Amino acid sequence: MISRIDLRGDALPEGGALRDLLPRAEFDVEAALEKVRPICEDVHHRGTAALIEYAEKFDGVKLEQVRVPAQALTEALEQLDPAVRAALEESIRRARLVHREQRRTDHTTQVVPGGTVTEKWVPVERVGLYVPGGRSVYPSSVVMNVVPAQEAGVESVAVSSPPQSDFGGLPHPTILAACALLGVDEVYAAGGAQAIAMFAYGTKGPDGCEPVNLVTGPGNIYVAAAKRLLKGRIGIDAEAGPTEIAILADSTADPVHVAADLISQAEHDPMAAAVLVTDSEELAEATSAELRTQVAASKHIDDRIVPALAGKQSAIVLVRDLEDGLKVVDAYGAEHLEIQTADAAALAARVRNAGAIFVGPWAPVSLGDYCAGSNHVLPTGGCACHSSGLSVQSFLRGIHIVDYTRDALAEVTHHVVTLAEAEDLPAHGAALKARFHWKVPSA
Ligand code: HSO
Ligand code: ZN
Repeated sequence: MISRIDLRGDALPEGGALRDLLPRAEFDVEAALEKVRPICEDVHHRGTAALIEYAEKFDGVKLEQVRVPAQALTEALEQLDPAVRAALEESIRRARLVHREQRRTDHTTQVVPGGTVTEKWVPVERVGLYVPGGRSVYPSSVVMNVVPAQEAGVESVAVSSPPQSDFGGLPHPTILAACALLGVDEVYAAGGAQAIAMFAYGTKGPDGCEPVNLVTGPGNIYVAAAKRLLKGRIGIDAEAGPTEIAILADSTADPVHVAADLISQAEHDPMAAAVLVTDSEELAEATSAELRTQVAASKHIDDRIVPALAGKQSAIVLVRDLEDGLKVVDAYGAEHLEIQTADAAALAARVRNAGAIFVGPWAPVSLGDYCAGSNHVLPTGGCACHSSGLSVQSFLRGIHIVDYTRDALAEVTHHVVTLAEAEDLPAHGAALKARFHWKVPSA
């Protein structure tokens, strides 16, 4: 069911050549851009009326209003299964512990006597969080987006999630309950690209949405395309692609755990990627056998797990040794990387590219998805080589505050003038000279 890539022959190629040998899902956001452009423009010009039309067209729901009434949030929380509520509360508690520590303190550097630069960390004023509906109704993603925003000090958080025909046109009740639990009371029943446009442009009217500064949250290819289209007007976290798990394992790993963990992420999406990198032929064999047994006993077999595991984005990669294994997982840059080897912590410390690393047999990705305290919004598609997952930092901007005295400015003026002249920008130098009654040179 899962293909094999054997890299045990010649020496491993480096960089891009190695990356080309590794499996990866195609997620062509560019192709979706032209589909979402008219939708976004329509929402820009017609606001709520356009959102109501798209709800009917895409979600099969006739909406009277897009804003979710406060009472629906309260009721959703009241009706939430107590066990789910307790689990969400624990997830929130742990996430808060970790994210609170990510807060940054302002720092002032004295560059010269009388000359300082302070880096001041200021939260984004207003954030829109998109929460998918349909196949992936994840209240855990509400937690993972809202907690860092709140810990960063964001004052205004709005959530949007597609209206569901099964729930009278409201977003899914567990999403509403998670919002209520987190104290988010501004929720909209809008999905897809149109929700991102609503956040970016705002909508008017009694149940209108004020424009936001930053949009975060996962979504399908159309959501990713709308984020790409509107980036600049709004900030975005990332264009989330299909979920990925890579496992670097040796002969000490338990194939039952390895197979279960691969399936756990394959369960998300037919395009999800599950990659095992191992130096052990025995583990590769045993994992393949385990996959057959465990997949047969799983829930989402034909629509997600089998296509994900059998797709070209998933594979068992055989390497000569763990040193090569390390090179492979670094080249891959997985969203989630598990290390299941004899000395997992030491190996984990040497990984350069991964969204999050799960060390040893007792830290499966599913723990991180819900209750490790870590964030589960992580870079996909190899973006882990340049980006991090969602954190408090994602919601802050560092503003430099420059404060110089007359003497400190005078002391450096000749350098500024020299550099300005070297760049043929004499007015830059003149701005300093003017302060000291220097003669402005004629052009
Ligand atoms: N593994 C997903 C997040 C998730 N898992 C939500 C369960 N619910 C992407 O990191
Ligand atoms: Zn997951």
